[in-house]
Amino acid sequence: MKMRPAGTVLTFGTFDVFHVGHLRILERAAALGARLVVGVSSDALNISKKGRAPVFPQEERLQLVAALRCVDAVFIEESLELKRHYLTEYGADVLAMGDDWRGRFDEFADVCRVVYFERTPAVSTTAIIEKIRL
Ligand code: C2G
Repeated sequence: MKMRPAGTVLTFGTFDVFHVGHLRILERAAALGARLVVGVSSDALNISKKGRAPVFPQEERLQLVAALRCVDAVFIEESLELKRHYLTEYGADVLAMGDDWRGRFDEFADVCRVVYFERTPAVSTTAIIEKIRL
C-alpha cells in the first residue's frame, strides 16, 4: 500500500463540467495528506467571480466531487474572503491550488503549508463549452 503523509489537505474550485484537469489536481492534492477536503465554489461566488453561472448547479458539482475516491469531504465555498476561516475550521495542514492562483494564497502560510500545482495543459471548462457550442 502506498503511504500517504499525515494531515488534512484543503483545496477549492468550481469544478464545473468536470474534466481530467480537475481530477489530476484532486489526486495530487490528496497525495499530500491523509484526508482531502474540497471547498466547491457556490453558484453565487462563481457569478461574482466570473460573471456567469456555472453549467452545473452547486449541488450537482458538490455530489460529483464528493463521489471521487480521492476526496474525503466536501463543503460549499460561499466566499473567497472566508478562506482563512475554512482553513481553521477544517484543520488544514496544507492548502493546495492550481498555479493560476500562484502567490494569491501565500498569506495563509501562517496557518498551513501552501502548495501550487501546475495546471494540466490544454484542458479547461471554457474550452469544452466552446467546443460543444461549435
Ligand atoms: N485546474 C488544473 N488544470 C486545468 C484546469 C483546472 O489544474 N486544466 C485546477 C485549477 O487550477 C484549480 C482547480 O483545478 O485549482 C479547480 O479549477 P476551477 O474549477 O477553474 O477553479 P476556480 O474557479 O479557479 O476556483 O477559492 C478558489 C476558487 O474557488 C477556485
